[in-house]
Amino acid sequence: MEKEEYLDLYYQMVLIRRVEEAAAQLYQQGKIGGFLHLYIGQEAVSTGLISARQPQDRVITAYRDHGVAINCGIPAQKVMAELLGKATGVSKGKGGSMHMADVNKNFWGGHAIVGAHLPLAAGLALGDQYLGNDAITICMFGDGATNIGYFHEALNLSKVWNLPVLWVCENNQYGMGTAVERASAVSEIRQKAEGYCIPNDCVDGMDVLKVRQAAEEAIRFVRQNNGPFFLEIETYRFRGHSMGDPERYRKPEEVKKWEENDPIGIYRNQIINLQIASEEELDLLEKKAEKETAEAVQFAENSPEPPPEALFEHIYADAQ
Ligand SMILES: Cc1ncc(C[n+]2csc(CCOP(=O)(O)OP(=O)(O)O)c2C)c(N)n1
Ligand SMILES: [Mg+2]
Repeated sequence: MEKEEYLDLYYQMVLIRRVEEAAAQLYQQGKIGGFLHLYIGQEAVSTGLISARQPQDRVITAYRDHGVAINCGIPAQKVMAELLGKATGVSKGKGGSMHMADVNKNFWGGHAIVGAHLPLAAGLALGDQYLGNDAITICMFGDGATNIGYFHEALNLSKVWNLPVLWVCENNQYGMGTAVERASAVSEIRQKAEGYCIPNDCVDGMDVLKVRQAAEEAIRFVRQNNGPFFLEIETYRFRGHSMGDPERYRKPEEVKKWEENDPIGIYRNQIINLQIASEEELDLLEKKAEKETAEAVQFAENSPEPPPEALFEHIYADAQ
């Protein structure tokens, strides 16, 4: 990787963190309605993963989607405006936190029903296979989603039809307040892929470079018409499941232990130790991310609400 690429990964992770910290404040001020699931702690997962995709590759995820949207190239101001339900938001203010999407960036959402986007991912991959496109679909989901019927249907068909899809399980150790061991008969989630003869790997999700390398290999495998691949990425969410979670299901010491492995801190040390950039250069990037976040908040707050007529627009896709 060139120096610029290393720094871009750092910038994206810091920007996601700052945008979400600002979103948490806006939520507490009552400016964001509905649910708000923060990605704080998991930034290295989507940053490493999506940095390895080609522009033709599709990305689809669940409701913890703000960081994924930013990694897919959606400007922070459009993400923030969507959170505030404004007409300038990436989904025109009608999706909110869980439904960011922009097909021009090959980002297919943002889905609220646990596991329900996995069959959609299989469908996207089937479309590319049918048309002979050189594209793969990257489908991200949580550990909890692997206990849902959709997961098993989608994995099964993806193998039967040899679909170009990369299944990515973000194992953040919990589905809402339920620890993986309490909900899943298989604690090593990648083993579930074995049941469908899908090759798989597991990678440390607090290390963006490891994620990127595993993603590059997995994407190459899928693109070479080898069929689906399954990547389990071990991570942790530092905040509650969504805003207002009293977090009675885990001990503060456990959270603290993971916070000491902050993916941004780890990567900062790597960059300095590898002599890719200096502390000062990284501090400048932090300042830039703070500025971009403040501008995004201002843009969102000053943007108009969608007009009532917008309720009837963008319900069906345009015929092509
Ligand atoms: C079909 C369905 N059942 C239940 C819910 C309620 N629910 C929302 S998030 C969630 C936990 C999912 O956990 P996981 O897949 O691990 O994702 P994470 O929140 O950890 O990112 C549940 C049960 C839902 N949205 N959809
Ligand atoms: Mg989870």
